[in-house]
Amino acid sequence: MTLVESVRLRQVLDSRGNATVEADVVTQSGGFGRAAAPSGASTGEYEAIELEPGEAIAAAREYAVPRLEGKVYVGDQRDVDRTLRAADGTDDFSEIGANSAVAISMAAAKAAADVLGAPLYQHLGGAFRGDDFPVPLGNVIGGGEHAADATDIQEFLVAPVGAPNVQDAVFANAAVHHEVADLLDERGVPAGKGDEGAWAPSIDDADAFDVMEEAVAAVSEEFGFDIRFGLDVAAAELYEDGEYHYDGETRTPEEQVDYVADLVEEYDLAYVEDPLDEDDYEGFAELTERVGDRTLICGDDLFVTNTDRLADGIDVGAGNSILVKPNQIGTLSDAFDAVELAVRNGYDPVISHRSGETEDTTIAHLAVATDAPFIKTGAVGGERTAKLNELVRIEQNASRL
Ligand code: 2PG
Ligand code: MG
Repeated sequence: MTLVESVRLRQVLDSRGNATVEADVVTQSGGFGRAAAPSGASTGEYEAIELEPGEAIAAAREYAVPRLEGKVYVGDQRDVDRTLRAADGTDDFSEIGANSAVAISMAAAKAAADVLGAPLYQHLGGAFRGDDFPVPLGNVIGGGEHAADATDIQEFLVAPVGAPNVQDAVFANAAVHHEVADLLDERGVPAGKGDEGAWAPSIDDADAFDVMEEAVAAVSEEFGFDIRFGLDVAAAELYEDGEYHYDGETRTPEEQVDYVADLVEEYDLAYVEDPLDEDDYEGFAELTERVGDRTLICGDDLFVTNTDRLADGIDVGAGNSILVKPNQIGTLSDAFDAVELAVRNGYDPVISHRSGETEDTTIAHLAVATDAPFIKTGAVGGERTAKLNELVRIEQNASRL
């Protein structure tokens, strides 16, 4: 495997029209990899630090690039990522920015795959992957921090759990997205789209549950397999002064646990992300105790792809699933460590996009390489379909269809 020859960094647009960091890594043998950092809107308090892109690039050029060029083998991803950490010197990448770090980390992995002439998922671990492909969770109705004047719950997600393959699952999610539009139209509700392409109607959460139930049932019937749905409550965004603030009502932490447990029962939810505040390990544990046998209770802002926070959660039984976002922690190696710790402890990893995205498809490969049971990457919109279509291609490539 060859040494890093050069690392180039630039600002490109993300899906919200904001600047983000893109990295090109070229190896001495001519291998090439390019990757861009995504960006969150409902970011967890404990995430690695995203710097203003210009600052992140300047700092990475000064501290990280000289340690990589001509010195590190691209095939040794751990060494690439250790070098990024050493160059930064903090726990949260506040010196070079998690946006620079993750772009370089992912670009290096792609350069290494290019040198090998292998698809990224194979380089990252595909040789030992199982037969199952990740089920895509598709955001079709949303509000919270992703759209103004829409639902309190941030994301209503289609979960096509019975789909026989990725391609059918991806098309089923898009069909539910269409069906939701029709149902809103029938109700005379106009709807634009939020940051992830989900419909962002000005309806309350109860109406959104009705629409989801109906849309999922119709598409399940049409496609002939089981489709359920789930939520990203993003509850940290609703939590203030000890209570959860919904449009027109508040819930205490105990009431929030009851509320979510009831929703799981009533709608047979397949997945619930961040049902409680990002510091409420006990609330997560109680909810998991109550409904964790029939649904995934996933920690996003709770765990922030951080093995220390996940270990704390495992100790008390908080959740049974972790959302994995490489930019929350800063490198691919750290993201892999989170997946490994999760799987060893019976937690399902869900590989995830951010609300601000680019055409980058790394997470599709990461989900396949780690054998993750789920990937959350939207349902429609170019930056979302980039990942979904890549999954379809990987499935065909890996299955020789
Ligand atoms: C989330 C994500 C992605 P953001 O909360 O899970 O859907 O949103 O990137 O804004 O944190
Ligand atoms: Mg979330």
